[in-house]
Amino acid sequence: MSILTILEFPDERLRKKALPVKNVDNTVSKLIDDMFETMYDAGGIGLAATQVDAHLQILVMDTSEDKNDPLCFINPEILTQEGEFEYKEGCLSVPNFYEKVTRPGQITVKALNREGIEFEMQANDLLATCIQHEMDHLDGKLFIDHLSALKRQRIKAKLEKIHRLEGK
Ligand code: QAP
Ligand code: CO
Repeated sequence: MSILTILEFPDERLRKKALPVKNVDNTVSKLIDDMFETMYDAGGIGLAATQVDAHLQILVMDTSEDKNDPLCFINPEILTQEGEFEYKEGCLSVPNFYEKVTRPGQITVKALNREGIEFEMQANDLLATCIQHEMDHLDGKLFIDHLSALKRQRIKAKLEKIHRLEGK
């Protein structure tokens, strides 16, 4: 397995739209393993393939306390959404910035698992937020797109300065 490089805002590659996975083959399986390793190594609870510059509809996440409940969603679709949940979100692609975002609080989602078998699940609160945050990545969207243009611009300027200082 390998740890992959996580793209950081304002990298334009985070704006690409991911394509559906046609076959859950060995290449996809290897990418999923590497995404889990990359997410756990970075201390994240969710990661979309877009963030590691792989533009396929794949998400990995683990919102459990003990980091022992890995979930993988391939070609995810939201079937129903209800209610509201507010959470101070962060993102491995927007390091060290956290802002409140309100999203639907109960969803049902359909996807393929890593064996390529279709499943449906209901999710609430943090898990529902994580699925929606990660699905936004597959559409080229970031949680900061839910904020005001002024807040987003401030975050962009700060991250650009950090990238300059780090020579990125
Ligand atoms: C997305 O976010 C998410 O800035 C996953 O220094 C966030 O894993 C879904 C992270 C909130 C639902 C609720 C961010 C780690 C991790 C950082 C993450 C950082 C270290 C973010
Ligand atoms: Co994110």
